[in-house]
Amino acid sequence: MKLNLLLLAATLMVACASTEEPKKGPGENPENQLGTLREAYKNDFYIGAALNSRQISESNTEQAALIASQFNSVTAENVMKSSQIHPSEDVFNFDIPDKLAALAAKHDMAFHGHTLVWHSQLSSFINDITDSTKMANALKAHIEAVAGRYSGKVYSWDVVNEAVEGDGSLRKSVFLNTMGEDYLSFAFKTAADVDPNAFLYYNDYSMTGAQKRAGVIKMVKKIQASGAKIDGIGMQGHWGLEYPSIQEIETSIEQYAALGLKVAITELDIDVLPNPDGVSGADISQSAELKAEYNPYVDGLPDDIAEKQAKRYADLFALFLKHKDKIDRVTFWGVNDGESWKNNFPVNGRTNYPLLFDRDNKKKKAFEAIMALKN
Ligand code: 9MR
Repeated sequence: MKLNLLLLAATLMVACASTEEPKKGPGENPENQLGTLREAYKNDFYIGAALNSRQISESNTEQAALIASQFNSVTAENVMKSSQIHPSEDVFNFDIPDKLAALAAKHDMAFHGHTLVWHSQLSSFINDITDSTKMANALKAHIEAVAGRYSGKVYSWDVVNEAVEGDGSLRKSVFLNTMGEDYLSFAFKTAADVDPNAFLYYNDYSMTGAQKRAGVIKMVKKIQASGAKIDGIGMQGHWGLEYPSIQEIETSIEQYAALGLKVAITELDIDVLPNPDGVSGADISQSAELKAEYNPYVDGLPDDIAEKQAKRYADLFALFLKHKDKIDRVTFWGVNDGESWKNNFPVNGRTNYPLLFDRDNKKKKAFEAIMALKN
């Protein structure tokens, strides 16, 4: 009897709830009155975000709902880097990456893998290799294990990350030092063998500088000439309010696309803080001392700077839309300002505001400006 009453009460509650609150599509939810990025840009390019471990675990339900509604591509900010996913020869940490694969599938998102071959955050057992054959075997084993596990789940991979210096020369990484430049085509060929359907990217920062661009183009042509499959160029967008110019970005998109490749704007964030000693890009070996003059907005982002940032984002997205035939994906390097790596680079412990959502996950003027381009 008691049970019947409980069931009746439960049924009535569900019925009331459903009459009071008709099912809403994402666009009708008051929280989404402006619409969502993934919906607004669905015919243009993927809109992605890099997620940290907490976000991958969906522990903050409100933020998890925001991520699911706004983005249709995800990247692991850190957990798929060599030193984290494969810290020693026989040890793999697949738990959180597996969760990300499941999250991407659940929310119908393109899962982008970051990254297979990178000199930084590299496991020490690979970093210590001094012999060419051993390095080739280690790279092959790593790519087979990691790309193999996510084959069919990953949409695209950053196969090689940050292999070119600002002057266009190849970075003297442990890979170059052991295998010579063949390591590049070897990595792409191995990735294509392991996951023939994945879209394969070269990804780097400061990709708009003329010398670096020329070096990247030369390197890609050699990879192509070797017969290896390379599908795209990722231009990390660790940019500022004033740099690089729209013209430099446009020329770069055009020149990379002229290689017959798609372009992705990866790792997008717009730094609003003063730039110590002209640091740009994302070379994490650079750092500067924390001084008050470098950290002017500890109490909040002033309106005029928020507007400047919104205009900058609007200018960038207008350019991306102009070149949408060449652009596959635009990925933000994080979700909200509070969790961005830019609070600690190139100066540790600052209060930066580089993304579209504030420290409470609320939409900023920059979000509105990007959405306004589609309304
Ligand atoms: O955002 C990432 C930060 O949390 C890490 O501490 C750092 C070192 O692994 O890497 C950051 O992400 C980098 C990305 O993987 C490659 N391009 C530059 C990014 C910013 O440093």
